[in-house]
Amino acid sequence: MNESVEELYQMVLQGDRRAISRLITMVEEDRPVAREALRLLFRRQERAHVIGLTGPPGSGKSTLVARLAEHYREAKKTVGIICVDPTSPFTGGALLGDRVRMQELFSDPGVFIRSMGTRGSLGGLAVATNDVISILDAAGKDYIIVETVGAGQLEIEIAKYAHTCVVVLMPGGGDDIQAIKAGILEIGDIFVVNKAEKEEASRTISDLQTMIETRPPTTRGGWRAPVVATVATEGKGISELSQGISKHLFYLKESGTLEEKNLWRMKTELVEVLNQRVERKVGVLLEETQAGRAILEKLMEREIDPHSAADEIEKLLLRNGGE
Ligand SMILES: Nc1nc2c(ncn2[C@@H]2O[C@H](COP(=O)(O)OP(=O)(O)O)[C@@H](O)[C@H]2O)c(=O)[nH]1
Ligand SMILES: [Mg+2]
Repeated sequence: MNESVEELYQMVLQGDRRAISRLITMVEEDRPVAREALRLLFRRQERAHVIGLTGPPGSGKSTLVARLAEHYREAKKTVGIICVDPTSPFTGGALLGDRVRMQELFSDPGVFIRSMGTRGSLGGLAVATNDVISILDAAGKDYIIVETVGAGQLEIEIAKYAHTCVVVLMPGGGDDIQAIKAGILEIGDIFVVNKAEKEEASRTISDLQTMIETRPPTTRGGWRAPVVATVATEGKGISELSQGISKHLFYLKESGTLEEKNLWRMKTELVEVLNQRVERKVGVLLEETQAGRAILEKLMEREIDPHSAADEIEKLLLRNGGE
């Protein structure tokens, strides 16, 4: 380390890809320097439009991300891409669908691509993802696209990061729209039926439309989530998708819900950071201190129940100032 935080920060602001990459690695390794840089970066106003893409594996998310990024590049916009895969401990481009196209994007200085996998907890991944969004935003990216591998809870979590959440589905025989978790229907601001060249697509689209119309009203207010048909491999429907995404941001601004949404995003980010800290501290307390081990023993002996044990732990944490 022979550069100062200030230097690193300045380089990130200029969009220097190596500096961005280095800072993200520091964030993942949870280094104190990263904290300092993030503190500097965070004073800036958020500028980027953060777009989340989620949906079942194989539905074509990565292919769509590549196409969408190309579309934005043609409009001279810069793009950050984050692939979040909790099932993969590897980083790099390994999870990206269309390798050849992705290669082109990788070598484009207006695009920054990063894959993230869990090294620790899912909560840790959420925190790191938010930090990477802040970094790419400060680096001046106009759009930040977050692809989440459709794996359980995380596909729902994506709504917390994004201004606009795109749910990607594909046509399948008969009743599989019904099988889609209610949660994922709930979070979609825009729905994509990809692989729309397939025969069953029109059925999937109309089923989806019916389900969207009957979903309960939420914070989305007056926004009607559109269903966009795409064939990502052929680039069909990409401009419709990008129009939908812009319209949604416009809606958020016009209706005054953007601020509400940002408050909610900020709050959930804060809670995630706090959760991660508490989890660590509790871990240390239980595993490395006499008092913690004593509580565990009493719990095992059933002298106390988990709620009372938690009361004791809470007291200990507060007394020690959490240290
Ligand atoms: N037939 C067809 N295949 C597609 C389409 N879009 C993507 N694919 C293919 O579907 C597979 C999964 O795509 P990928 O983007 O990796 O999906 P992801 O797992 O959701 O990220 C790949 O082989 C793609 O080439 C499409 O519109 N039509
Ligand atoms: Mg993918």
